[in-house]
Amino acid sequence: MEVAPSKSESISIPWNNAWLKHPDVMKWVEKMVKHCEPDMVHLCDGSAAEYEGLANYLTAEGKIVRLNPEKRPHSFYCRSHPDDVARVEECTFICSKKKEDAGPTNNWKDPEEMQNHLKDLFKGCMRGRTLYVIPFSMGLPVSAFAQIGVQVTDSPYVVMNMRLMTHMGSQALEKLKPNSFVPCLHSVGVPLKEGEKDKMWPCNPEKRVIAHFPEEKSILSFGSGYGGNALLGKKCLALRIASYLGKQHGWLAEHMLIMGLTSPKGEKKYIAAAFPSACGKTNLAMLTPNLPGWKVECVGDDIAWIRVGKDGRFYAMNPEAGLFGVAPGTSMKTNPNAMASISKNTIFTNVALTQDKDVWWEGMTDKPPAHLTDWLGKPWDPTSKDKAAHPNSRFTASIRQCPILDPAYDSAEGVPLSAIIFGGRREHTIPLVYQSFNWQHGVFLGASVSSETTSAAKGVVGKVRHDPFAMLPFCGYNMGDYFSHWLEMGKKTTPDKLPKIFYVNWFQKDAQGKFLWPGFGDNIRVLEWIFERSSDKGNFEKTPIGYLPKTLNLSGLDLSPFDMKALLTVDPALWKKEVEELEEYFTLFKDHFPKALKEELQGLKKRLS
Ligand code: SAT
Ligand code: MN
Repeated sequence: MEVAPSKSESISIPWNNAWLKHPDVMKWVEKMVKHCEPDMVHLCDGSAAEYEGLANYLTAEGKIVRLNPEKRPHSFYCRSHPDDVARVEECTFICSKKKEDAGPTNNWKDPEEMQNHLKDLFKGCMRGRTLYVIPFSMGLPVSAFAQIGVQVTDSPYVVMNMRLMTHMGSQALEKLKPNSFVPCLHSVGVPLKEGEKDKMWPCNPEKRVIAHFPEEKSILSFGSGYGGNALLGKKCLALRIASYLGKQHGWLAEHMLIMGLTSPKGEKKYIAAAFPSACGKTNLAMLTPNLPGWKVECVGDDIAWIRVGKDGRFYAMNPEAGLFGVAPGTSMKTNPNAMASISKNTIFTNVALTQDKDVWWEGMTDKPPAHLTDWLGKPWDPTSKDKAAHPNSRFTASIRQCPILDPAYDSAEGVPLSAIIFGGRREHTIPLVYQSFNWQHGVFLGASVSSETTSAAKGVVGKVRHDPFAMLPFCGYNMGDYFSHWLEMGKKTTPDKLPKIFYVNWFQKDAQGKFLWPGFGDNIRVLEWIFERSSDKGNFEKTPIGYLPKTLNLSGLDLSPFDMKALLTVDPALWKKEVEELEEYFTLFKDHFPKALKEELQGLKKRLS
């Protein structure tokens, strides 16, 4: 392709005092500038003025739309390329020196080979564009546990999103210690010819690569501008790289929400919960309880970093600063707190646009407003089968806008966990809720998570797949070793201090395909049982798979006893199949599969027979 002549030799990077303190970062950025050959370099400070400037630039280019300030103050609307709408797992790689260290669930490439491949791809890839340098912190910059990254990108849309999703700008740079930043290089992969007009959403789907180098703590992403592919602080740093760091240094990086739960008696506990993408983490994290007296507060909706505190308890912190939530299904009925969180200062991507420049998506209201423009930019026909909003359309907003943000979000150490929940989307077999017998059995529950696939990743939707700990796409090393690491974490303290482990399934269906459990605000009934059980109180019965509730608090809920029974049933025939299936799956991990979990599997088999 004929591209603009390189200007990078003559580019002077406008270094200022904040950057001059970091010669290691400067050296790396200079190298990236030379290699990617942008027309200009912008060093981000994370200020409101900078955000405004980028918004104005993208609006003038027609790449984003400023929404009606009376309906959605200071908010923007963006449509991606139809081939760049979700994470691309088949293009995501863990480039450890040894293949075995990436394990059987990750795509692996030799680091040198990948570096060479990417070197060619990135050569001159930013011609005709501006290269932005984003210093950001995952975790409050004041926290000793924060990880500071520097993302270089040629997407101003990414810069805007990073400002909402991370602690971005001068605050991160100030805390950066020598030789400790995580270099994150990102390009949409579309260099421009001299004078060539840019596409609305430049991307390069054929050449997409999201590569992680855990041993050298670096990330390279090419060809996509969407979500976790491009906002490199999120899945790439805070999960894939961080999980590897956690394994090395004795902590955990998890795909978990964190919530505070206060009982009618005023007792407060914190709970973390892992579910695969687009299975309702944001809704659970901000739940509006349907039982009087209960209060939920949100610490995080997607990622938790967990460490053992000085008192021996497990402490979880949310490394993110924002919400990148699935729009469809979010409404005043299902999640009023999320609706409030995105009432202003929000970026919407791939939802539908109303005539008066506001946003809409399936499930927001019972009746769609007239004259919508769909996520592809076409007038939407409400009688057609096509969705107005893409199923993986998203909102990006600062978590500070969540009306029930827990005050401990600002705690540098995080919050002490009383319970950890695993869950998936399963039509049958898995009951509404059950508790593990102990930590080791709880780790087995985490390892056995499986869930129907969703549109958060490219590929078939609705197919049951194993997704251990909801970390299948996000574990930066061998998943078998990750299981062992969880077992080891349980030995770091005394059993009484460990969070209790539970498994939930909100998604069971009846024979007609209707959901048995109402979910959303009624999930508090399950949380109440978990709250009690985490102090060894509450009713329970022992079953082959774990402790199940005998009853839940169903006051005010119209649910047939027949459906309730179905929700809390352990069907031995279905479970035998489940165990067979699991046994087969676990062989994948060969000798990396921990003996303790083999014992758990055998124990379960025996209890079921
Ligand atoms: O990875 S994304 O951040 O795009 C969304 C998700 O899968 O959780
Ligand atoms: Mn997620």
